[in-house]
Amino acid sequence: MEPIRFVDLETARAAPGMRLVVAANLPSPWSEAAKGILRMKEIPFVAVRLGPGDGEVRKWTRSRNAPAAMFDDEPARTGWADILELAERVGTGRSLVPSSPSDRVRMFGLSHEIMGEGGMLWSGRVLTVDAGLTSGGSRGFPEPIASYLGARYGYSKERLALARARVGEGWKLVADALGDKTYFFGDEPTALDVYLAASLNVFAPLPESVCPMWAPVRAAFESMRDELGDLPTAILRHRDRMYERHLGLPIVT
Ligand SMILES: N[C@@H](CCC(=O)N[C@@H](CS)C(=O)NCC(=O)O)C(=O)O
Repeated sequence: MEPIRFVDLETARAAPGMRLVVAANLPSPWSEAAKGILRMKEIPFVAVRLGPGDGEVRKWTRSRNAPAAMFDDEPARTGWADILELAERVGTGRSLVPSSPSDRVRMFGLSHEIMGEGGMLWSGRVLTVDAGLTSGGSRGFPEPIASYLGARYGYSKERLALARARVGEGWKLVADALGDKTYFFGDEPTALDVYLAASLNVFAPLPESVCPMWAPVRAAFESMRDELGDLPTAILRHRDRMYERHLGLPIVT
């Protein structure tokens, strides 16, 4: 698989076509899913890494976070579903959205359970923030990261019970929908397969040898493994299959 070309902001601004801003230093599921979708849709692109202090990149995308897909002079697409629709329109690879209307509705619904605001990843982040703020640093995000993410992504004590329920319900929904199938819908992967594989970067991180990440972030994810998911082996096998066949390894490629 061709490695992604990471460039600086000025090079990206000057480039035509697709440019993707992705999170630096951590295998953010939203950024990794966007990389996978652009690749599977065979869209040539360059990528820019976004760190906490990269104000100029944020001015360009007019977004506070990553990912942001910038196509020609169109407005930035920053939500997972908008990035998918853009990729479907401009890419040449086979469609990542089922053609059957009922499958399509199911795919977007399940994807929202994983990727959407209030979904499994958002809820997992709320719980990982709480663990960091209440455990004196032994679990969850280190306190400064927990405070930063908590303020940005809707942390409050009142949301903990709902967050816990959403993660638990989410695993049941995706495990039932996947069963022991190769992909969720038919013989080829859809965007939902990409989202599930990318979400495991948080819930069950790949080993450091293939997914090197900033140590405090790895420690945070690892410390939450038992609390956030006792993942069926079918889901872990599905992730391995997606990386073997369709996706580049997180962060580096
Ligand atoms: N906008 C995305 C969600 C993106 C998101 O949550 N990004 C986080 C991933 S950790 C991020 O970039 N955080 C770093 C920051 O807020 O500075 C979507 O709805 O698809």
